[in-house]
Amino acid sequence: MRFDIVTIFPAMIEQPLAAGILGRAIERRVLDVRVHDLRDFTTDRHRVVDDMPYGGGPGMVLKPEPLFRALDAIEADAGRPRAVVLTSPQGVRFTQDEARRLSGLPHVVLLCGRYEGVDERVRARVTDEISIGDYVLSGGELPALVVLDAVARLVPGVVGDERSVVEDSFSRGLLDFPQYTRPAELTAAGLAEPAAGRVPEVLLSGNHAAIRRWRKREALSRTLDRRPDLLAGAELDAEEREILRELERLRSERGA
Ligand code: 9D3
Repeated sequence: MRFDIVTIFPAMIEQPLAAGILGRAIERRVLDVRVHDLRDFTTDRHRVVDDMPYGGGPGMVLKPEPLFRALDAIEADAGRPRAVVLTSPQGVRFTQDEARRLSGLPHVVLLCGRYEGVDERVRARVTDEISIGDYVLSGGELPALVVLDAVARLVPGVVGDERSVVEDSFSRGLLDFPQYTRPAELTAAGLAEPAAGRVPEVLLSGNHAAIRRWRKREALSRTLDRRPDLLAGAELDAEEREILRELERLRSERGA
Protein backbone atom coordinates (compact mmCIF):
# COMPACT_ATOMS: atom_id res chain seq x y z
CA MET A 1 0.00 0.00 0.00
CA ARG A 2 1.21 3.51 -0.82
CA PHE A 3 0.86 6.62 1.35
CA ASP A 4 1.85 10.16 0.38
CA ILE A 5 2.01 12.63 3.27
CA VAL A 6 2.13 16.39 2.66
CA THR A 7 3.39 18.50 5.57
CA ILE A 8 5.40 21.59 6.47
CA PHE A 9 7.27 19.44 9.05
CA PRO A 10 8.52 16.35 7.19
CA ALA A 11 10.86 15.43 10.09
CA MET A 12 7.83 15.02 12.39
CA ILE A 13 6.64 12.23 10.09
CA GLU A 14 9.96 10.70 8.98
CA GLN A 15 11.55 10.23 12.41
CA PRO A 16 8.77 8.16 14.00
CA LEU A 17 8.32 6.15 10.78
CA ALA A 18 11.91 4.92 10.88
CA ALA A 19 11.26 2.92 14.07
CA GLY A 20 9.02 0.02 14.97
CA ILE A 21 6.60 -2.14 13.04
CA LEU A 22 5.94 0.42 10.29
CA GLY A 23 9.66 1.03 9.78
CA ARG A 24 10.23 -2.66 9.23
CA ALA A 25 7.26 -2.92 6.84
CA ILE A 26 8.72 -0.04 4.83
CA GLU A 27 12.11 -1.79 4.70
CA ARG A 28 10.38 -4.97 3.54
CA ARG A 29 8.54 -2.92 0.85
CA VAL A 30 5.11 -3.96 2.12
CA LEU A 31 4.47 -0.25 2.66
CA ASP A 32 5.58 2.62 0.45
CA VAL A 33 5.45 5.90 2.37
CA ARG A 34 6.50 9.16 0.68
CA VAL A 35 6.78 12.34 2.71
CA HIS A 36 6.52 15.67 0.88
CA ASP A 37 7.61 19.06 2.19
CA LEU A 38 4.84 21.51 1.29
CA ARG A 39 7.48 24.26 0.90
CA ASP A 40 8.92 22.38 -2.09
CA PHE A 41 5.67 23.24 -3.92
CA THR A 42 5.91 27.01 -3.42
CA THR A 43 7.18 29.28 -6.21
CA ASP A 44 8.27 32.39 -4.28
CA ARG A 45 11.74 33.10 -2.98
CA HIS A 46 10.67 32.79 0.69
CA ARG A 47 8.77 29.52 0.19
CA VAL A 48 5.66 30.94 1.89
CA VAL A 49 2.91 28.38 2.64
CA ASP A 50 0.50 30.52 4.71
CA ASP A 51 -1.30 33.87 4.53
CA MET A 52 -3.74 36.04 6.49
CA PRO A 53 -7.43 35.08 6.51
CA TYR A 54 -9.75 37.17 4.31
CA GLY A 55 -12.21 38.96 6.58
CA GLY A 56 -9.64 39.32 9.32
CA GLY A 57 -9.05 37.43 12.51
CA PRO A 58 -6.15 35.85 14.36
CA GLY A 59 -3.72 33.31 12.95
CA MET A 60 -2.80 32.23 9.47
CA VAL A 61 -4.33 29.96 6.83
CA LEU A 62 -2.54 27.42 4.60
CA LYS A 63 -2.48 28.77 1.05
CA PRO A 64 -4.24 26.63 -1.57
CA GLU A 65 -1.74 26.64 -4.48
CA PRO A 66 1.15 24.73 -2.84
CA LEU A 67 -1.31 22.04 -1.72
CA PHE A 68 -2.79 21.80 -5.24
CA ARG A 69 0.71 21.55 -6.75
CA ALA A 70 1.67 18.84 -4.26
CA LEU A 71 -1.47 16.87 -5.17
CA ASP A 72 -0.75 17.33 -8.90
CA ALA A 73 2.81 16.02 -8.42
CA ILE A 74 1.58 12.96 -6.49
CA GLU A 75 -1.06 12.30 -9.15
CA ALA A 76 1.52 12.64 -11.96
CA ASP A 77 3.69 10.05 -10.23
CA ALA A 78 1.13 7.52 -8.98
CA GLY A 79 -2.18 8.33 -10.66
CA ARG A 80 -5.34 9.64 -8.95
CA PRO A 81 -5.22 8.56 -5.27
CA ARG A 82 -8.24 6.61 -3.99
CA ALA A 83 -8.49 8.85 -0.93
CA VAL A 84 -7.22 12.34 -0.08
CA VAL A 85 -7.49 12.71 3.68
CA LEU A 86 -7.24 16.11 5.37
CA THR A 87 -6.47 16.06 9.11
CA SER A 88 -8.42 18.88 10.72
CA PRO A 89 -10.33 19.68 13.94
CA GLN A 90 -13.45 20.03 11.72
CA GLY A 91 -13.17 16.43 10.54
CA VAL A 92 -15.36 13.47 11.43
CA ARG A 93 -13.96 11.37 14.26
CA PHE A 94 -11.45 8.74 13.13
CA THR A 95 -12.50 5.21 14.09
CA GLN A 96 -11.35 1.62 13.57
CA ASP A 97 -14.09 1.23 10.91
CA GLU A 98 -12.58 4.14 9.00
CA ALA A 99 -9.10 2.62 9.38
CA ARG A 100 -10.44 -0.66 7.98
CA ARG A 101 -12.00 1.08 4.99
CA LEU A 102 -8.83 3.01 4.13
CA SER A 103 -6.66 -0.13 4.54
CA GLY A 104 -8.53 -1.66 1.60
CA LEU A 105 -7.33 1.09 -0.77
CA PRO A 106 -4.08 0.88 -2.74
CA HIS A 107 -3.11 4.55 -2.37
CA VAL A 108 -3.98 7.16 0.25
CA VAL A 109 -2.81 10.79 0.48
CA LEU A 110 -2.67 12.51 3.88
CA LEU A 111 -2.67 16.33 3.99
CA CYS A 112 -1.55 17.70 7.36
CA GLY A 113 -3.45 20.81 8.38
CA ARG A 114 -1.64 23.63 10.21
CA TYR A 115 -2.21 27.10 11.66
CA GLU A 116 -5.84 28.17 12.01
CA GLY A 117 -6.78 26.03 9.06
CA VAL A 118 -6.64 25.36 5.33
CA ASP A 119 -8.10 27.52 2.54
CA GLU A 120 -11.62 26.18 2.00
CA ARG A 121 -11.08 25.64 -1.75
CA VAL A 122 -8.65 22.80 -1.01
CA ARG A 123 -11.62 20.74 0.17
CA ALA A 124 -12.72 20.33 -3.46
CA ARG A 125 -9.92 17.76 -3.78
CA VAL A 126 -10.32 16.22 -0.33
CA THR A 127 -12.35 13.01 -0.04
CA ASP A 128 -12.20 12.63 3.78
CA GLU A 129 -11.71 15.17 6.56
CA ILE A 130 -10.67 13.47 9.78
CA SER A 131 -10.16 14.50 13.43
CA ILE A 132 -8.64 12.06 15.92
CA GLY A 133 -10.54 13.33 18.97
CA ASP A 134 -11.79 16.25 21.00
CA TYR A 135 -8.58 17.87 22.20
CA VAL A 136 -6.53 20.68 20.69
CA LEU A 137 -3.24 19.80 19.00
CA SER A 138 -0.77 22.14 17.29
CA GLY A 139 -1.27 20.69 13.84
CA GLY A 140 -2.26 17.71 11.73
CA GLU A 141 1.07 15.83 11.75
CA LEU A 142 0.45 13.70 14.85
CA PRO A 143 -3.10 12.91 13.64
CA ALA A 144 -1.69 11.91 10.22
CA LEU A 145 0.73 9.53 11.97
CA VAL A 146 -2.13 8.11 14.01
CA VAL A 147 -4.17 7.50 10.85
CA LEU A 148 -1.17 6.03 9.04
CA ASP A 149 -0.34 3.67 11.91
CA ALA A 150 -3.93 2.47 12.40
CA VAL A 151 -4.46 1.93 8.65
CA ALA A 152 -1.07 0.40 7.84
CA ARG A 153 -1.19 -2.26 10.56
CA LEU A 154 -4.35 -3.62 8.90
CA VAL A 155 -2.49 -4.16 5.61
CA PRO A 156 -1.64 -7.86 5.28
CA GLY A 157 2.04 -8.51 6.04
CA VAL A 158 2.68 -5.31 8.04
CA VAL A 159 2.18 -6.83 11.49
CA GLY A 160 4.23 -10.01 12.01
CA ASP A 161 1.64 -12.02 13.95
CA GLU A 162 -1.73 -11.73 12.18
CA ARG A 163 -3.48 -13.05 15.31
CA SER A 164 -2.88 -9.81 17.21
CA VAL A 165 -4.61 -7.87 14.42
CA VAL A 166 -7.63 -10.20 14.30
CA GLU A 167 -8.07 -10.39 18.10
CA ASP A 168 -7.65 -6.67 18.63
CA SER A 169 -9.94 -5.18 21.23
CA PHE A 170 -11.72 -2.64 19.06
CA SER A 171 -12.36 -5.13 16.30
CA ARG A 172 -14.30 -7.26 18.84
CA GLY A 173 -15.70 -4.25 20.64
CA LEU A 174 -14.38 -4.99 24.15
CA LEU A 175 -11.38 -3.78 26.15
CA ASP A 176 -8.55 -6.28 26.70
CA PHE A 177 -8.42 -8.58 29.73
CA PRO A 178 -5.51 -8.10 32.21
CA GLN A 179 -2.16 -9.61 31.23
CA TYR A 180 0.56 -11.06 33.47
CA THR A 181 4.00 -12.52 32.94
CA ARG A 182 6.62 -14.01 35.27
CA PRO A 183 7.27 -13.94 38.18
CA ALA A 184 4.09 -15.46 39.63
CA GLU A 185 4.75 -13.61 42.88
CA LEU A 186 6.18 -10.10 43.35
CA THR A 187 7.41 -9.06 46.78
CA ALA A 188 8.50 -5.63 47.99
CA ALA A 189 7.24 -4.00 44.81
CA GLY A 190 5.76 -1.09 46.70
CA LEU A 191 2.35 -2.75 46.74
CA ALA A 192 -0.12 -1.97 49.51
CA GLU A 193 -1.09 -5.60 50.12
CA PRO A 194 0.75 -8.86 49.34
CA ALA A 195 -2.22 -10.21 47.37
CA ALA A 196 -1.71 -7.45 44.79
CA GLY A 197 1.68 -8.96 43.98
CA ARG A 198 0.29 -12.37 43.01
CA VAL A 199 -0.82 -13.46 39.55
CA PRO A 200 -4.47 -14.61 39.72
CA GLU A 201 -4.53 -18.31 40.63
CA VAL A 202 -6.75 -19.30 37.69
CA LEU A 203 -4.05 -18.28 35.17
CA LEU A 204 -1.61 -20.76 36.79
CA SER A 205 -4.21 -23.55 36.99
CA GLY A 206 -3.82 -24.97 33.50
CA ASN A 207 -7.64 -25.10 33.31
CA HIS A 208 -8.13 -23.55 29.90
CA ALA A 209 -11.91 -23.38 30.06
CA ALA A 210 -11.68 -21.55 33.41
CA ILE A 211 -9.01 -19.19 32.02
CA ARG A 212 -11.13 -18.36 28.99
CA ARG A 213 -14.13 -17.60 31.20
CA TRP A 214 -12.04 -15.49 33.61
CA ARG A 215 -10.67 -13.45 30.71
CA LYS A 216 -14.14 -12.86 29.30
CA ARG A 217 -15.35 -11.74 32.72
CA GLU A 218 -12.42 -9.36 33.25
CA ALA A 219 -12.74 -7.88 29.75
CA LEU A 220 -16.48 -7.36 30.26
CA SER A 221 -15.99 -5.93 33.76
CA ARG A 222 -13.41 -3.40 32.56
CA THR A 223 -15.53 -2.43 29.59
CA LEU A 224 -18.58 -1.95 31.81
CA ASP A 225 -16.50 0.22 34.18
CA ARG A 226 -14.52 2.33 31.75
CA ARG A 227 -16.19 2.21 28.34
CA PRO A 228 -19.84 1.16 28.71
CA ASP A 229 -20.47 2.93 25.36
CA LEU A 230 -18.57 0.09 23.63
CA LEU A 231 -21.00 -2.60 24.83
CA ALA A 232 -23.73 -1.38 22.47
CA GLY A 233 -21.65 -2.34 19.42
CA ALA A 234 -19.84 -5.38 20.88
CA GLU A 235 -20.24 -8.82 19.36
CA LEU A 236 -20.89 -11.02 22.41
CA ASP A 237 -21.34 -14.79 22.44
CA ALA A 238 -23.93 -16.52 24.67
CA GLU A 239 -21.45 -16.99 27.54
CA GLU A 240 -20.38 -13.34 27.42
CA ARG A 241 -23.99 -12.15 27.46
CA GLU A 242 -24.59 -14.31 30.53
CA ILE A 243 -21.48 -12.96 32.33
CA LEU A 244 -22.49 -9.39 31.45
CA ARG A 245 -25.98 -9.89 32.90
CA GLU A 246 -24.38 -11.18 36.12
CA LEU A 247 -21.92 -8.24 36.30
CA GLU A 248 -24.77 -5.78 35.80
CA ARG A 249 -26.81 -7.50 38.51
CA LEU A 250 -23.84 -7.39 40.95
CA ARG A 251 -23.32 -3.72 40.18
CA SER A 252 -26.96 -2.76 40.69
CA GLU A 253 -26.99 -4.67 44.03
CA ARG A 254 -23.85 -2.84 45.16
CA GLY A 255 -25.17 0.49 43.90
CA ALA A 256 -28.64 0.10 45.41
C1 9D3 B 1 -11.15 24.08 16.43
C2 9D3 B 1 -9.95 24.75 16.96
N1 9D3 B 1 -9.66 26.03 16.25
C3 9D3 B 1 -10.46 27.07 16.94
C4 9D3 B 1 -10.13 28.44 16.58
C5 9D3 B 1 -8.23 26.35 16.27
C6 9D3 B 1 -7.33 25.25 15.89
C7 9D3 B 1 -6.81 24.39 16.86
C8 9D3 B 1 -5.91 23.39 16.52
C9 9D3 B 1 -6.98 25.06 14.57
C10 9D3 B 1 -6.07 24.07 14.23
C11 9D3 B 1 -5.54 23.24 15.19
C12 9D3 B 1 -4.56 22.21 14.84
N2 9D3 B 1 -5.13 20.86 14.97
C13 9D3 B 1 -5.19 20.04 13.91
O1 9D3 B 1 -4.77 20.42 12.85
C14 9D3 B 1 -5.82 18.75 14.04
C15 9D3 B 1 -6.42 18.10 15.17
C16 9D3 B 1 -6.61 18.48 16.54
O2 9D3 B 1 -6.20 19.55 17.00
N3 9D3 B 1 -7.24 17.60 17.37
C17 9D3 B 1 -7.68 16.38 16.96
N4 9D3 B 1 -7.54 15.99 15.70
C18 9D3 B 1 -6.92 16.85 14.82
S1 9D3 B 1 -6.68 16.53 13.21
C19 9D3 B 1 -5.91 17.96 12.92
